[in-house]
Amino acid sequence: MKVLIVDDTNTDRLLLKLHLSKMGFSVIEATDGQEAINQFVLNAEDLDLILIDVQMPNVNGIDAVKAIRDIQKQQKQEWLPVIFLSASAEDEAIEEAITAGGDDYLIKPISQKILAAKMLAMQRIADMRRRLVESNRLFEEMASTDYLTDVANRRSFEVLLTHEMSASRRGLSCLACGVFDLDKFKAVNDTFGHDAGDAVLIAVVERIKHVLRQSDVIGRLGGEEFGIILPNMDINEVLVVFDRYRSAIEESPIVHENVEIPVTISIGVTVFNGGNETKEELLKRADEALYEAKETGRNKVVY
Ligand code: GH3
Ligand code: MG
Ligand code: MG
Ligand code: MG
Repeated sequence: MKVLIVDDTNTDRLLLKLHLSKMGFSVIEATDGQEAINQFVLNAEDLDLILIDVQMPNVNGIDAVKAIRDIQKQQKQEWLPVIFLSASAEDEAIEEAITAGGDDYLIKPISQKILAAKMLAMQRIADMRRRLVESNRLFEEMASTDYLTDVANRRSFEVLLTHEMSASRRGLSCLACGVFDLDKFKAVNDTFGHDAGDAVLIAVVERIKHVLRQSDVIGRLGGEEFGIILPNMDINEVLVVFDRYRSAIEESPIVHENVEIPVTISIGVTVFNGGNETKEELLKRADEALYEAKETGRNKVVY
């Protein structure tokens, strides 16, 4: 468990650090409210608990925690437990601290027994929080990834396309988009079986991924149809690049369980016009080019 200790009084902070280190916690420190906010931002990913003094110069503990809660809310982060530390045992002081976003309150001088007990409770919250963060991450990943081929699914492909279109509008760079579809894929399933068909889809994606650049995007639009986004393209290179993908598939058959399966793809390509053009219009144009590629013989790129 990683704990941030915030206290302007050196002896208080060092003593607390000593106790917590002995209990096996990893500790980072801050000496005022502003530093606490900075440390929180830097360590938000793996911080489990904040112990923060109320009375501090400049930004006090109450204001720092209010600011931290605001940041968490804006960034949709999971709740991070906070314990306030103060010499005041007044009802109003405790009420103010909890209202500001504290989960608990320790009165100075801090009893080692109470500290140990509260750390046990905080450990339970930290464990729960980590499980929540992890399952949210898994859920996000599952909701955006195609199960078979492990690339972006249609939903996240469209999100990425929207994002790249905005970037292209701002930077006025050329954005190319291609839609490809396996040729006569029904025959692959019929001849070699559905499992072999699945293996072909996986292998085709692997080959394309191998020739993509870091910033390029591939997504499964459905069935045996995939989309490719190429940001920052040289407009004169578009056809050459997409033809490289086409030929990477044609080049050699896909081998599944020692059986050679010849595969080709047809690609419809278009370039973002900029301005108010929508992603639907862009994809429709690529689809029309793909249709033409199919109509005019397959295993080709149409721009
Ligand atoms: P064309 O060259 O015109 O594209 O012909 P095609 O046979 O590829 O086109 P068609 O749309 O007739 O067939 C697509 C086939 O893709 C039918 C469907 O069973 C198969 N398919 C779609 N998704 C999957 C999948 O996830 N796994 C497997 N094995 N087959 C799939
Ligand atoms: Mg103080
Ligand atoms: Mg097909
Ligand atoms: Mg199809």
